[in-house]
Amino acid sequence: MSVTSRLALAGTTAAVFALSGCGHSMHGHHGGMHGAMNPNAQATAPAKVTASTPVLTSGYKKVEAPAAARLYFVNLTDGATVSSPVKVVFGLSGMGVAPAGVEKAGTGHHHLLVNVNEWDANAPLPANDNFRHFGAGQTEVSLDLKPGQHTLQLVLGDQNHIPHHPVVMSDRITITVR
Ligand SMILES: [Cu+2]
Repeated sequence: MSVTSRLALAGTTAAVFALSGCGHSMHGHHGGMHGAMNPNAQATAPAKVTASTPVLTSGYKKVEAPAAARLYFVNLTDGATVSSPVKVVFGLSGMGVAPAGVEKAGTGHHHLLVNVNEWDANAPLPANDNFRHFGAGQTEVSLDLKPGQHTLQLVLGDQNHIPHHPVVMSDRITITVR
């Protein structure tokens, strides 16, 4: 056996010991807390969002949303622990889903904000890894996320990816990917 592989083996053994040791102490301190939610977790702070104006500085009149419209996560709650890929199902009531580019009253398309702390409700939503558009009218996604904590928030956008007035958005939630 080479020195390298012996070292690698020793490293593996140490890691296993560390894990099992950790597991035992976890049982001692947190017995019975193996559910999806940690009851001691703090609710996720809302993202910082600019107050919606009915008309943008460019003169663009925002699409109006009914006051009763509601956007929510169907299958995830704040504090949930999940495995990647993470299935995220978008829930919308009081409005309908239409693809981007389609102008139809009372509709919009979904945007999923991943790890976004601050965004502008009076501009088109950016398109990148943190601001994901579902312009084909999709109502769910399977997300590849690294282990650790991530925040998620849904925002409805009009045919031009601009949030409605008033803004139709979900609560921001934190999930832990194991
Ligand atoms: Cu969009």
